[in-house]
Parts: sequence; structure tokens; C-alpha cells
Amino acid sequence: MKHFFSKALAAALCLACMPAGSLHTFAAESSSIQSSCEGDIRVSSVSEEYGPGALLSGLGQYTSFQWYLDNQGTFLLSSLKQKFSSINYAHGFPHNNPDAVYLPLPGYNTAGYENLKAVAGIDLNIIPAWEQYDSSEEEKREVVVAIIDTGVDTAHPDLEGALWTNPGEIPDDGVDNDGNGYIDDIHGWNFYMDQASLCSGNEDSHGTHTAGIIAAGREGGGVSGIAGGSQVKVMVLKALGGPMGIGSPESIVKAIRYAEANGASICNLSLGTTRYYENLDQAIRDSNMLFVIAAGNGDDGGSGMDTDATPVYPASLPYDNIISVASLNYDGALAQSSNYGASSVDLAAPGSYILSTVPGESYAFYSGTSMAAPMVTGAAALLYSYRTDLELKDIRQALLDTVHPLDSLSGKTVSGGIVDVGAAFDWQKPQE
Ligand SMILES: [Ca+2]
Ligand SMILES: [Ca+2]
Ligand SMILES: [Ca+2]
Repeated sequence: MKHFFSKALAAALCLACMPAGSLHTFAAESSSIQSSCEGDIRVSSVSEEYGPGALLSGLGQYTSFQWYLDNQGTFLLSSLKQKFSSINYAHGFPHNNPDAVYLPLPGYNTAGYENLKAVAGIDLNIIPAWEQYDSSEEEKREVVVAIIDTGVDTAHPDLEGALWTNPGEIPDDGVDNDGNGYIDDIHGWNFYMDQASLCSGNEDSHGTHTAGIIAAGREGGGVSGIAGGSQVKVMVLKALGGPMGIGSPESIVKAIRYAEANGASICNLSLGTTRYYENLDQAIRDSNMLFVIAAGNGDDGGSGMDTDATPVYPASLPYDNIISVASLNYDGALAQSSNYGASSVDLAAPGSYILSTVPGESYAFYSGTSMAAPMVTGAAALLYSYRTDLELKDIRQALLDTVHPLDSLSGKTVSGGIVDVGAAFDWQKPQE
């Protein structure tokens, strides 16, 4: 087994003041409309004339801001700021626990984004995939996606129908009905607090956002998740918490084991650390799940790093069951804060100004590789559900083989491109 850990390099890595030895999630330059469990939706008047995708949902007041679904070249940050009453960072606390796993800090100054011009076609090409999925009469595979993150507001209306439900468990009766070792684990488990409750409020914004990217309903307004309204369901495994989104590698390892034991096949990890943990490495190496992992958001100054030279864990682990994901802007450039690596980062996905769910029936824009990874997780899950002829390792290959190549990603990622879901749906498995 190959070990990457380098003490000297570890200290150099972080989005902002992240010490060696912390695992954390990667949402940089987060722009929050609101993230509160009691919260209202603090959005000023929203017009559908801004941004792409206005027609994706008849009720979708937010869908028009999801540029990555169908980028028509009209998305403009300055317009966004005019439309929304508050655009703030979601996370802004220094990280100072040396033995933790945690949330990312905001990245660089976003001033350079004000007048960045969106480029048409820089998107997931998801529409053809949705059309195929919806029109096909073939039986779809049920796919459970484990989200190991902060918690998720499971009561968010846009996540109704998106959640995995443990079939053998009766809620709130104080009994471990299915005998899996966890009492009343209906939609997952809270490994951070070792309890069934999955949402504690603001601290669970990041996980709720991730869940929405993957599986928010395509119908009924709000946002549209990549695998929304499909046979894909998300299992909520809270392993990070507190105002700084801290957790331990042990919690993540337990969550990985739970996920696998309870039927998950794909696992989203929008988290990372500079420190090598043998137990985390082994849990991933020995797992049959496909892991989609955020590549990380750069160094102290918010500049993306080459993780071939400065690894980030677990994204940089060399296993075939990992897809490491970089973050792309709406103009097709690699996000300034996104890590990259010709051999350690597999592909890129949209990650700047991503609108998704946060606790309290709210929505927020976050940015970073934390948002790019669940794009790929959603794509992988939808593809795995649709292509019942494929195995998980084929899903990874299909996504890598069918990327839309971009000059900005050449030499910076293994595949040199942005994930193209429509093309992946038509992928042909090579004859052996
Ligand atoms: Ca149980
Ligand atoms: Ca029970
Ligand atoms: Ca929705």
C-alpha cells in the first residue's frame, strides 16, 4: 500500500488556517441567503429572466439560478447579488482542533467573480439524461447514496422523497428493531453525537446543501437535484458538527461501515484533511462502495494546489473506487481555489455559486469542491440507477471516459474534462 503522508507538506494545505490533522468539508466562498433551522426563506424578488434553466420547473423559483443544469451563458453574479437580500459566507470560523475532521472555511475574495461571464454549455448536460431516465420504461435500480457530512435537515420540503428510509426500523420507539446496533435509525445515523437525530440547526447547513444537490425533488419548486425524483435515495450520516463542522476520523470510519452494512453503494465525501489516517485509508480501500470525494479548496491564501505534490485525504488516496472532483466556474475555468492534480484529481464539476437546500426551508449559494463532488455523486447515482447493466466500477469509468474536455482542465485532471451526464448515459462498455 502506498503512503502519501508528508508532515512537511501537510502544514501547507488549507483553505484558510486549516491545521494539519483536520478533516473538514470543502465549501469555499460560500454565499448564503440564509441558513437557519427556524429560518425563513430570505430571498428578495426572484425573476426567471436571470440565469439558465428557467423552464426546468414550472414552479421553480430557484431553479433558474442553477446554472450548472443548463448554462445558457446568462448567469451573472452581480445580477444574483441584486436579486438576493444577503450573500454571506456560510462558514467563517478558524479551525484550531488538531485532531478533527471539519468544515471548510470560505475561500478567496470573490470580487473577481462580479463580472465573470458565464459561458453557454459549461454545465452537466443533464437534460438529455433526465429525458432518457424519465421516458425509459426499463426497470430502474434503487440506489442508496451515503452522505457523510454534517447533518441534514430531513424535514426540508425539497428533500421530501429524497431520503433513504431504513425498512426494518420503527421510528421513535426506543428499540433497535432491525438489530443493526442503532436505535431508531430511520434515515441514517448521527455519528457525531451518537444519536438518531440528524439535524441540530445551522451547523447542518453544509450537509443539507450537499443532499439537495444530489437529490432535491425536480418537481414542486425550489431547486432540482441531479438525481431528484429518481430511484436514488440519500442516507444521512452525520459525522461532522458544531459551529466549525468538526468531527473525528473514527466517526467517518463508523459512518462508512454503517453505509455499507445498510445498503449504500455510493458515498459522497465533501470533506478532507491534510493528515493521513490509516483507519480512514483502510475503510475506503476495503469498501465496495464508490467514493466521490472533494479535491479540496487550496492553501491558506485560497489558491488551488497541485495535490499530486501536496496530497489531501481521502481524495488523493490511490484507489480505484474513488473519484476525486475539482470545482469549475460557470465560465469553464477551474475555480481559483480548487485543488487539481494530473494524477490525483479525476475530473471537474460545477462548484461556484451553487444553489441548494439549507435547514429551515431555506436555500443558499455555496461554492467549492464540496459542491462539485455531490454533482458527480448525483450523476453517478442516476447513471447507476438507469444503467442496470453496469457495475460500480463501470460507472466510474463511464464518467471519466465521457467527460467534456476543457483546456482549463488539461494537465490538471486525469480526464481533462467536466462531467457530461448525457454522454455517460450513452457510454458503451468496452468488449473484454
Ligand atoms: Ca436499527
Ligand atoms: Ca426503532
Ligand atoms: Ca425541488
